Amino acid sequence: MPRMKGADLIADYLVANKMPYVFGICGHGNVGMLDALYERRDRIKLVSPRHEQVAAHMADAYFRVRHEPVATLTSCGPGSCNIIMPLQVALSDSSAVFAITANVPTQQFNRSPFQEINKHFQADFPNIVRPVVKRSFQPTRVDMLPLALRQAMTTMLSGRPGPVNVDVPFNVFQEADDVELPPPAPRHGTQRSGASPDEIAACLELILKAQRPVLFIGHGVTLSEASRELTAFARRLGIPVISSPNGMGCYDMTDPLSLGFIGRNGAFPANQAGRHADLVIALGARFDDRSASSWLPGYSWNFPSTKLIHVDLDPDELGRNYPPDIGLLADARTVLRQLLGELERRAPQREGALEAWHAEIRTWQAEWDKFTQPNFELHASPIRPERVVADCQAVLPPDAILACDVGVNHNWYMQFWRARRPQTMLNSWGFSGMGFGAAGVLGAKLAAPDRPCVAIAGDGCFTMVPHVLCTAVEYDIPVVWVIWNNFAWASIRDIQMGMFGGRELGTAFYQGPNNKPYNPDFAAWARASGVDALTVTKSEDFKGALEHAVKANKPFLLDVHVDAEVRPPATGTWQLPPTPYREPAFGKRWLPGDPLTVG
Ligand SMILES: Cc1ncc(C[n+]2csc(CCOP(=O)(O)OP(=O)(O)O)c2C)c(N)n1
Ligand SMILES: [Mg+2]
Repeated sequence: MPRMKGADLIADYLVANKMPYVFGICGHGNVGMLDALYERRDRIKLVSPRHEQVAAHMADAYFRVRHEPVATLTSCGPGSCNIIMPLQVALSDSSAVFAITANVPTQQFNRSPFQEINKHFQADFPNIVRPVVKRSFQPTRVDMLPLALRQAMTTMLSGRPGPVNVDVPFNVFQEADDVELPPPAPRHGTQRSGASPDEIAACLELILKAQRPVLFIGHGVTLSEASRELTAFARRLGIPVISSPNGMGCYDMTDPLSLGFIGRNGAFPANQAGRHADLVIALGARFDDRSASSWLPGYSWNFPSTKLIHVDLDPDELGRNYPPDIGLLADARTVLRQLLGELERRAPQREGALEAWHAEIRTWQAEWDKFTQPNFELHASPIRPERVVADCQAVLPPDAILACDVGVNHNWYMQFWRARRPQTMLNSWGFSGMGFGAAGVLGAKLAAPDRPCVAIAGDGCFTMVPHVLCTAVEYDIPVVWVIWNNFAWASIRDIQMGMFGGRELGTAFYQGPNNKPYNPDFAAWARASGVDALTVTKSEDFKGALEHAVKANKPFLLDVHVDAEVRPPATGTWQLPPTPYREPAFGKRWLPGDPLTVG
């Protein structure tokens, strides 16, 4: 067995698992690891942003684009505490991050050395990180590293992907032992579970009997890379598709069978189809509150009177919110392939089978288009939100990647963006961590260097991580930031407006005694950092500015002034108990037995 330093073993294992990057920030705790990375700098590159939060968002976004993980590296104490939020972002959205954290030397455990977290237990970072990772490992000797590394890598990628932590005391990087490099972990997507033939037959019975079926696709479809099978299945049977945010693009959203997103800020046809459906086939989707109108019947869904087939590989998600009629603990792509195989065998005649359902859906789509489309044509200053979405759609090619941040700007993209390819629309959906888009776009671009990568970030989100500008310049990462500048934490301000009668406090940015709206001059800020930038206040100018920024092929910021007073129309609802929920602005709750309603 070769005698190796712990840090060398870790670095070799990252290389053996084909990780081209480590996103990390130095500290005295991890200098041993940095030295091992120096040794291998021709095979694995350290990218060092200015905040640990950014490092973890970058790794998360990198995985979402490529389905190949990379590592983060942070030091002991505060540096590693800075990655808690982005790790939960990754955990909530099933994204893999291999988070290596440093700790104090084992020789000094419990003596309260510099930066030890030890109020209740020695070197206690694993207790801090525990709720936000699939598993945390703390090998305290070099000979414990091979097992910990292999288990961590395997856990991260097996089943539902998620972040893991390997917490390494300072001396374990530096000390040497006789150790063997463990075998690399199976790559993402190589181990898949399926359903039994009986289960597939039972599903197909339900599906072929249904008069008003819909597919509801989530991140599980993206993660299982099932776009081709999903498209074939939906088209073969003519089943309309509702997309959850992280499922967007698996089914081309410009296709007539695509109904868009569902929930409060969903598209009207999706909510209509969801609440009128007699069968929902949910694939890798989890019916969270925002895509289920807070589970209030009749707004987005009507379970249990609607039948439910629920496919997920995480048993915790099967039936968490709605008990399924058929629950399949299985991989989405495998199940779709099985269903397609069974369909081929049975070759059912489907000509016109769902014609009445399609006709209803077309009416809803027409109503929705009539209501929304005129606003996409309007020019204004500040700019109407619809125009920003429409011009992004017009300028960006189908393979461009959008890294969305959090806020009302995101709601607009949820409602109107039409993703055409899988893994092109990155959202912090489950945890909504501000900074995900502005920072994640850097990781996305490293994952897809030949494709345009654009962050849509609110003024509030961007000011949480403005130092991303430095990282783009330092590492020459040509991304575009579109700052959706409405001079407010507008999504939260809108809640204050709606719930507390306009008593606005702490939700908008002001300066001076007359409460003049305030924000930094984002374009000047960018230029000061070495990033090209433009300020756009008129809608006529946005499209050209975006074209220019994308073509420039260097880091570029567009400060786009958007009207905060135009709000996305609610087509479902969202409730924060005990506050009463609001009726949709467009469309109505519908319960089984109610007469059919339109518009
Ligand atoms: C780290 C973090 N802090 C606070 C919040 C709560 N929050 C959600 S949206 C939002 C405001 C976002 O403001 P901005 O980026 O300007 O987007 P807008 O809603 O104005 O479009 C806040 C504070 C959060 N989700 N994440
Ligand atoms: Mg804002």
